[in-house]
Amino acid sequence: MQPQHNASAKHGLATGSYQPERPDWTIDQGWSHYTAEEHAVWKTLFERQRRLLPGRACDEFVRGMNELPITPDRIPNFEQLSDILMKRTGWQIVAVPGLVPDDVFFEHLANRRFPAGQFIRKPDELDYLEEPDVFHDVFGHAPMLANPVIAEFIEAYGKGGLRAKGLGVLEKLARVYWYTVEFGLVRQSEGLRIYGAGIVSSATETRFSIEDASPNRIGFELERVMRTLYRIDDFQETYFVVDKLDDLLALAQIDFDPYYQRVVKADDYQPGDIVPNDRVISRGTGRYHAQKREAGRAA
Ligand code: HBI
Ligand code: FE
Repeated sequence: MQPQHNASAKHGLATGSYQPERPDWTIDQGWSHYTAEEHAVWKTLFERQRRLLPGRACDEFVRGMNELPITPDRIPNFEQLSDILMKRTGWQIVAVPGLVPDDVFFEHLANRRFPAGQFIRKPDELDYLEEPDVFHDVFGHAPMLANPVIAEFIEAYGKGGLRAKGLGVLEKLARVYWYTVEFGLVRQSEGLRIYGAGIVSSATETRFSIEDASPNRIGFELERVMRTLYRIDDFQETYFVVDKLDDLLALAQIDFDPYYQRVVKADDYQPGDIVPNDRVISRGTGRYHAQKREAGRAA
């Protein structure tokens, strides 16, 4: 499972009565206050992913990881990380307590600041958490932020997010982020590879997304994705595949308005649907989610 990114999270700071100290919701990372146990959780997660990612994560992810001060032994220090990222792509990592309100989130992204959860999950919740923590945000997102294409794309998402919210079409845009930045796959010379942070920070979904026969894998198409509901509490039923990361650059530049206009009038697709004109790379058996639904009925 993966951290969900929906501001309606049960413990969502963004929705509760929590009053941020600063208007932009940032906090000090307080790096020296992490305990040995917290660093150990990071190490467990890091090493698990390090074994799984060769042959599954895309080349750009591996390159970003190698270029950044992200190591197994300790939770990264955001200032050190930002110094290097800033030189590569102009991005910084800033600490936040958890999910932040949409407009705060977008304002950071539009200015190339990535808000990262300051906390780390507990040893008994290695595979599931409700809000993005430092492992998801830093291990999952930072390496891709070292890539100029993703750097550009996420900034554009921040700018587009503010606008989409005003137009009342934020959920459509959020699906694009979800199926790319969080759960995207890319075709590379030796096969499908992961670039989505939600996958690359999850041991179980890393395998599921690439190897399992259950999910659909479909060529990315903007309007199709804008219409597609997604799951926040379990593996995806469908992964969308870009032919190359550079394809996202065009997406960062085009005007979404004509798409919004069409999509608001169209029906949504269910997460597992395959629809006419889909470029199907692999048609999933749907077995994983069917079994879950079955178990749900029996219970
Ligand atoms: N806050 N810290 C944090 N991280 C997110 O990924 C995030 C958020 N607030 C809102 C949000 N994501 C999404 O709901 C938007 O992308 C729509
Ligand atoms: Fe994320």
